[in-house]
Amino acid sequence: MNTESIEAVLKRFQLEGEVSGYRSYGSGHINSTFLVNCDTQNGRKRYILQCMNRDVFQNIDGLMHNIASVTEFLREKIIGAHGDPERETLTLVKSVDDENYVTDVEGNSWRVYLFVEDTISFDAVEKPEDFYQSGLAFGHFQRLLADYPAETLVETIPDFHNTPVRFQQLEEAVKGDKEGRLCEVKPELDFVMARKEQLGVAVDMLKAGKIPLRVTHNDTKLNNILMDKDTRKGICIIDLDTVMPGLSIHDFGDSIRFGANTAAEDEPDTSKASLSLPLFEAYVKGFLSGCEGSLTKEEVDMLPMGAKLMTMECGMRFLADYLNGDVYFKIHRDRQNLDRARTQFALAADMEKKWEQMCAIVNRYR
Ligand code: ADP
Ligand code: GN1
Ligand code: MG
Repeated sequence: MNTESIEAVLKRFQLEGEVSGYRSYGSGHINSTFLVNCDTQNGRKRYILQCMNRDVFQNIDGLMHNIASVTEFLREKIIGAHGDPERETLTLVKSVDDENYVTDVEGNSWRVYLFVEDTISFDAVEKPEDFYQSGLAFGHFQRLLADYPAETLVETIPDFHNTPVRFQQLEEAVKGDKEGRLCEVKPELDFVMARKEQLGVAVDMLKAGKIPLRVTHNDTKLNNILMDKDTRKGICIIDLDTVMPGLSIHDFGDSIRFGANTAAEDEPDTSKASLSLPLFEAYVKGFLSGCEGSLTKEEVDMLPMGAKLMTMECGMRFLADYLNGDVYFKIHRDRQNLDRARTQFALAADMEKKWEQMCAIVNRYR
């Protein structure tokens, strides 16, 4: 992606005013994100430009169809509730050909969103209240999409949260050992193998009709929510690439594995990784309140397991990517994916120690 190609791409969108600059933005692991500044007659206007990762997303047209329809659906609901749709959901900016995205000469696909002003997104929780607000917003997001026609959504990444399939993908990475890194990861593989039987519990419950399939976000990391910079309330849920039919406990769990870990996701010193029970509690309280009683008894029972499964699954994905040569998640240094995998397994181990307390917290807020 050179300067010339980015500038050529920007010319293909219906932006207000003249582009005065742009820079790389955010800390996502998948897409390439840029903040774009425009000078207009009324002052400054900002946009988010994203190059979608075409290795990760094989069906960009389907993906953009999902985002356009989900944001339109949310927009109507927000207007109905007298909210501000340009602040409370993402707004796609059309191309000059009136399309939702453009493809450049190299085959990369790009989209533009309005930049949601006066918000912040966190890579780590600063205060339990912020995490409570994030749980509230993700629970509310799920509520808003409860009557979205799930059958119209394209499965952007098949088996995204099918944990046993993620285990198989790890096994394939082990067999392939493309970079000769297998010798470094024995303790991590032993950890996974010892828990192999548990990995299918949520998908088995779904198959048996014991928990429902819902429209879920599937990537509920703390930095996928924009909070108001003054009130610090959750304003806008972003990163909608993986909104698909899924499990509520996975949305819950993914937030916990990222936000309630006492260490950063890629912390090299795994002794720093553990589950913060106060943060777990703050999120449980927020999420259950945002869901407004819509979760079934079985789903609530399974929240701690959702947290553990998402932590194990993400650890397996990071580990498989390390063995495959870091081809999926962006890395900024050597062994970053291995460190990410290790923090996940350290966190899962700590959850096992705190299991009864996790269950007691969930019972307190159900
Ligand atoms: P990725 O899939 O790579 O994680 P995201 O869609 O999450 O990409 O975007 C990366 C970061 O860019 C987010 O964490 C957020 O900080 C910022 N961002 C994305 N969209 C917007 C927006 N519309 N307004 C303001 N900030 C945004
Ligand atoms: C990716 O896009 P981002 O950075 O919000 C990944 C998630 C992982 C997460 C781990 C489409 O999320 O599934 O949980 O990294 N997204 C995709 O940090 O694979
Ligand atoms: Mg993101």
